[in-house]
Amino acid sequence: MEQHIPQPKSFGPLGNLPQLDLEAPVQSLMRLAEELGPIFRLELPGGRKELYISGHELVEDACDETRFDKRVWAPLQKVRAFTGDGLFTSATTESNWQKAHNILLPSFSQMAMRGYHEMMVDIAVQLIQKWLRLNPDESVDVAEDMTRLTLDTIGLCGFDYRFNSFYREQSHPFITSMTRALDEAMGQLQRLNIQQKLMVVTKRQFQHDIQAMYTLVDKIIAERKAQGQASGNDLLAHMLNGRDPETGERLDDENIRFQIITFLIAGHETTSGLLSFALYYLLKNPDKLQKAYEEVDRVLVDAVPTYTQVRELSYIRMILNESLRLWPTAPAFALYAKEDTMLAGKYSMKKGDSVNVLVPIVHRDTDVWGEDVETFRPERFEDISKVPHHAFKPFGNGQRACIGQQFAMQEAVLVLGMVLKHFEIMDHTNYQLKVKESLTLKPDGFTMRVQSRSNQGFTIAAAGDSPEENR
Ligand code: HEM
Ligand code: LEH
Repeated sequence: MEQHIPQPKSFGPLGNLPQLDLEAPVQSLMRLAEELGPIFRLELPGGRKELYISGHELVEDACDETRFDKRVWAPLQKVRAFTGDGLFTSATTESNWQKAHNILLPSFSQMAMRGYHEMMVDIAVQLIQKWLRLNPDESVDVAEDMTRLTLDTIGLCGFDYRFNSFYREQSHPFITSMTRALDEAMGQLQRLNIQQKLMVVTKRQFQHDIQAMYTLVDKIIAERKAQGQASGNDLLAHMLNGRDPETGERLDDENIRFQIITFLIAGHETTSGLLSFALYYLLKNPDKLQKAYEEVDRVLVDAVPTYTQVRELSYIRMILNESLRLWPTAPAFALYAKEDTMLAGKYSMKKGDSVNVLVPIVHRDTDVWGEDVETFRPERFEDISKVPHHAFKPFGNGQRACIGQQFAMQEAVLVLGMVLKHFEIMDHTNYQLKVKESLTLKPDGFTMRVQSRSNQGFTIAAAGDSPEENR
């Protein structure tokens, strides 16, 4: 029997836009899901009709890759203006998706993480040193410093490029352009066509920002080529030299440009949000913070962590997973039916019909997670066999899941571990969580104080000086 799908009252060409907080669309969708249940429909400007799902049964079924595939839905189509057919914004059916996936997969394996370790430490040390030099009455803007860190890390590991964000008061010009372009891409989703046509200045700025991003990235590619294709062992080298094992083909320069912009967005936006949420939850849960201190004091016994020690920080990893459960920083993804099908045996879908998965609500489904879903409890991830994986999707699904998952987790564990090893963290404002939305989610206006845990004043050796046995 076909089931009814709820939809709130709609308002002519605006559709359901009046029910949404345009500054925080995802949180509006979360509230609607709480009111309307695990599946609901919305009408959006431009005649878009969208289905949103958030119950574990529906999501598990839609994640069946034999019947569903990733849809490059409206938000991603907008981002595609500057990431083109890069991995994140290409359809699985586009030839460059499979090609780039095949070429880049080895660079993101757990094995490959060992190779990035020194570079990740280099940037993490910059963060620690900045915080060690603060005066006691100064606070840190957590999301800002985490963004400096994640951007510099992907720049260095990916392209041997130093954004040097810790040496800048303002964002790097590339980031100014990228942030403005992302905000504009998301803004376009909420405008009627006629409004969009009238926004001449905004459109010109958007084109200017896209051009600015291309210019920087093309310079990085050209400089590397001038040094000789074979040089380096980073993502860029793998993109320039790698061949698709299936076809023997290489990536072309335009596609490499799109991949670099994709990695810069992905690397800088989501991992920094994750680290910020994790610090927020630790401040609000002193017993979990205590357990985390005990782990870092036991495992991180050298001046800087080794790769193996990072892998041993299992409670820190659980903290990060639990943060991703409550606030998955990439909060939604979309799937389309490859053929006519029934979703979870209840809702008929025609070939090409699609659903959007509201990840924060899936992660709060009491049927699988238990009644205490709002409680921050990293212990849920203690026994990996007890995690309801089909209802835990912070990195998306199947072959279109995040290629940077290991990279993000390796970096986040390293950094959270180092921060806790060096600092007592303090909630000096009694911060009340407010979540800011762009493409991703971050705590808004979150500051904290840090105090060195060592009375002698730690000095950390620069990354390059670390003794051989530290590797
Ligand atoms: C895809 C989340 C970090 C690169 C995705 C998707 C999600 C996601 C949910 C699937 C999107 C969809 O289905 O439309 C996250 C989260 C991160 C993170 C939560 C950090 C906590 C990273 C990093 C990189 C990266 C650090 C690169 C260095 C990508 C790429 C894709 C992707 C290239 C597209 C993969 C493909 O379809 O082939 N990510 N991501 N992500 N992510 Fe991430
Ligand atoms: O839901 C959103 N927009 C609505 C419209 C709105 C008016 C209700 C819609 O249906 O279009 C905005 C949600 C955007 C979520 C996109 C999440 C993708 C995050 C990816 C982050 C970057 N990344 C890339 C790779 N790894 C991480």
